[in-house]
Amino acid sequence: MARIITVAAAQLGPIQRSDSRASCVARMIVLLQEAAKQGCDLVVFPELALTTFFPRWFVEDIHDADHWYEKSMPNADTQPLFDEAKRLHIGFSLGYAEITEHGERFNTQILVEKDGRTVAKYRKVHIPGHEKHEPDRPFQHAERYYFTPSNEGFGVWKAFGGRVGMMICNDRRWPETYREMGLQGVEMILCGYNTPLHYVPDPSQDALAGFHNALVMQSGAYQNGTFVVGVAKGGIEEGVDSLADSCIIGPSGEILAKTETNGDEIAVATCDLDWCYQYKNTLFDFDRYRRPEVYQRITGQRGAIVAE
Ligand code: CDT
Repeated sequence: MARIITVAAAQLGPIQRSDSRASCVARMIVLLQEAAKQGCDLVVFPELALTTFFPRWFVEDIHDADHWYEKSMPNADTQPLFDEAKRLHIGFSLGYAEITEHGERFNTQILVEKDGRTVAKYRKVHIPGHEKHEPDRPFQHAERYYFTPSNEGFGVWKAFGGRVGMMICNDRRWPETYREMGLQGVEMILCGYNTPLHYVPDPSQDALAGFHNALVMQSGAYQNGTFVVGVAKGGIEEGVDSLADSCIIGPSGEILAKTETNGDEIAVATCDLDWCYQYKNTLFDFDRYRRPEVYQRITGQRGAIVAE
């Protein structure tokens, strides 16, 4: 029997500092309802979808930032999203800042099934940016101050009739991310992102932001025979312009659907998961062609040891 997931990349436009979680949830419910009208099974929201991208500001005392994090999920603010999704019998994936009971801070994404059960949680592995205040920047990207990199790695979960994985924003730039999930037979990877169009350490990359976004996700999809759903929080948020370009990519590496604006919008694609096997069983038949015995550097060292 065909295994079909109709998925929506539910892009959000900017969320300003003063916007309440309730207002973000209300916007997400509108997108959820539109996706339901289009017959979607699954709706994917961006990274940090409940707040503005707060790592763009630095606070001396990290406890002054506690209000950006969720202590539990669902909670009073997000319960309406969970309720409406269950009523519509539609699943979703949501990114948010998490603080645990032990005070650990993670950049987190969850997967909620059509019956309302939270079936998976992923915590961001690759944390970009800087740890300390850099006052000369036009804006901070202090994710490494606000979030602990997760050591839990990349899971793949049986959900929505297939094998689903998650990654968050900067994770999508690293081939290891996809391959870790590819080696667990992933068929659809869900990814939320916030990508400022101005890359402060090297502005020559600014004009390439959209190209690099598509490049990494399309190659990750193709090289692992998987769908990839990339979902932005785009537009000008607190004066910082961010990439939109949310898209759904097939295991061929082709873009199947893409948003057209940098605001709240869904892009929808109907995905036949069995398509993955045209790639997983041929060019990318891992068991037949991979050579892990000569890949030892990949897990044995972090930085390059430059050949002399
Ligand atoms: N949110 C996130 O991970 N953004 C990064 C920006 C890199 S610039 C520090 C990204 O890779 O898109």
